Amino acid sequence: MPEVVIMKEIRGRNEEYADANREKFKTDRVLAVNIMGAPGAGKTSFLMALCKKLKERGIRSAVIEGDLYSSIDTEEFISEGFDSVQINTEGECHIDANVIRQGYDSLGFSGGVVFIENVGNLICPAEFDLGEGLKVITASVLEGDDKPYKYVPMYSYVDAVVLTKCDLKDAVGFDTEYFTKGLRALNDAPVYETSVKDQDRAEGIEEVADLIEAKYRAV
Ligand SMILES: Nc1nc2c(ncn2[C@@H]2O[C@H](COP(=O)(O)OP(=O)(O)OP(=O)(O)O)[C@@H](O)[C@H]2O)c(=O)[nH]1
Ligand SMILES: [Mg+2]
Repeated sequence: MPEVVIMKEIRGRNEEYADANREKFKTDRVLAVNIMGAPGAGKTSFLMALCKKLKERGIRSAVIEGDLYSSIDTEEFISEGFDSVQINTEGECHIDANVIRQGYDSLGFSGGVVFIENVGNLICPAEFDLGEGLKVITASVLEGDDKPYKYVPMYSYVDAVVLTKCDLKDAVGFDTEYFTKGLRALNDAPVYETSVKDQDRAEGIEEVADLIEAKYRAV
């Protein structure tokens, strides 16, 4: 069984904890990347492909998994040889900076990229600074092209947008232009189109890896 940290103290002092995390990540030469998105958006599948790509480039990664109760995603990363720790929020809809620190310390990691798979939710995670260096939303084309118009705080908050399940774009009539127009009203974050239907032939991951590598080298 993977290590599981239960989130208890969630209110107050989040900013203090986030600032302390930022300092710690800097000292450890770690780029922390907060991956947010709706339930089932494809966060884990995308992250797996990205971690494998970074490994090919000689960059180490580890994953802090946030979930309400289960440790399914953590077990998947561990089975693929990546360090991973589970945070169970016990029903809470986001992760906070304090519990990220507990999870991070238990990894014993330095010199690489730590991904945080946030709880599947398009609202609450945008209210909690974790001390991360990069905020990413995975937006599945199945959710519809109008989401930046509706989930304004989240789409304003992120540094990069990863469109997932693009192999299903035509099937669901996803209009990229309309989506991007909504996003541009809020944010100039780059948009990456990806598909990891076949993990061995993942599409669009190279470009995201370029972004992560550049950010990591600058830490
Ligand atoms: N067609 C297609 N299916 C995908 C793709 N990426 C993920 N999926 C499928 O979408 C479902 C959800 O994927 P996950 O990676 O578990 O999504 P998640 O956001 O991590 O889900 P939670 O952690 O439960 O919120 C799974 O059945 C995946 O196989 C993709 O690029 N194309
Ligand atoms: Mg997942």
